[in-house]
Amino acid sequence: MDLTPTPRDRFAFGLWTVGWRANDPFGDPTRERLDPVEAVHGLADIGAYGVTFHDDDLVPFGTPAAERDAIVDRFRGALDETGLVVPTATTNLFGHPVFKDGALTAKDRDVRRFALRKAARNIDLAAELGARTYVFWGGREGSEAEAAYDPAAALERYREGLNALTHYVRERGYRLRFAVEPKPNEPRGDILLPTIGHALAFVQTLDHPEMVGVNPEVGHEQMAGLNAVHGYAQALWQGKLFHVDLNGQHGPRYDQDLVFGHGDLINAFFLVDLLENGGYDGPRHFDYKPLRTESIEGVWESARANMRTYLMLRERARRFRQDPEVAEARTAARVDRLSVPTLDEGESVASVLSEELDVAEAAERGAANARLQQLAVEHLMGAR
Ligand SMILES: [Mn+2]
Repeated sequence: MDLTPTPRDRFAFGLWTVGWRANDPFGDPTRERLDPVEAVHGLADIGAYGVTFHDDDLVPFGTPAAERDAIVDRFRGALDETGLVVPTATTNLFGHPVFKDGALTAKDRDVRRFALRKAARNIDLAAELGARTYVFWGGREGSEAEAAYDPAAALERYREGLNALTHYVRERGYRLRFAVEPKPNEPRGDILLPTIGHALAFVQTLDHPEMVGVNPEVGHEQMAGLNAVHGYAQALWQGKLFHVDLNGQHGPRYDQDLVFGHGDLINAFFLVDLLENGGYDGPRHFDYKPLRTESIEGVWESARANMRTYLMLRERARRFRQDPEVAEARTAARVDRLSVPTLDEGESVASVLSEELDVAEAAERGAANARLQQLAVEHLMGAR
């Protein structure tokens, strides 16, 4: 099995992934700052095709304008040299203490206006660099204190903020779509739009819902105890899977941001199968954190691990689908029968009123799901 990633695989990483200095709530950074230019070269060397960033990953918060231009020019130079693209960008609306009680949903109107300005400026840069997707993760849009929080008002302000920014993109003529990233908690005790489902429902309330989809993260759904594959599948079904964040997580606990597949491997297998065969055509974007224990060698080792694991799962999924025994088991499990509409053309509920079902017979039928699931596990483990 060839596990060498190429740009055709469209693997992308955030600057904040390999560049994470590994500070956590209990400990100081264990690694030095990684120069974004060095990160671009490193990512190109290991076979990635894209790099993504929050504004502050590239240009530290508060950098004077002249210095900013020099940083952006250097970064652009590295992109030109390596051929790496910027498919996606996003705004850091959570790191600076000014956003401690929200950004687009802060109670203070001047903070909200500052957040809009910060987002708009980086949208300009994203468009300039050719990005097609702009992500909104509202890490601080939430609360710990019910008494001091009005979720409906916060949603209204979130809606106002995203509407204003979609108008901005249209006025400027940028070819950008937005993707809202759900997360249940962390850093806030509770975050607005905690799951894919919440985000999908919210998107429908916007002025330009066609411009806004979701950017689900595997670990975030699993933090909420949910099946990530089902959530991604619903987003795809609704035409809203604009972007994906891939990583690993062990169930409901703090956000682990493990290497893709280093959490729930079976779920990762089915997620790759869904992305490869379900019509997703965006980048395979990894949002993970190299373990705090690692030196820079371990950082690059883990970056490679994300891609190797994806490629292995892609190959396993391909073999799973090609296995004649699997085809037979799928027939036995009547998987495709669910694609047959319940009513024929022109039929209504009236059409079934006079029908009869042998309930005892139907209740006795086995679903034959167990064998098919085990065949998947055997393919996943390389036993077939
Ligand atoms: Mn995460």
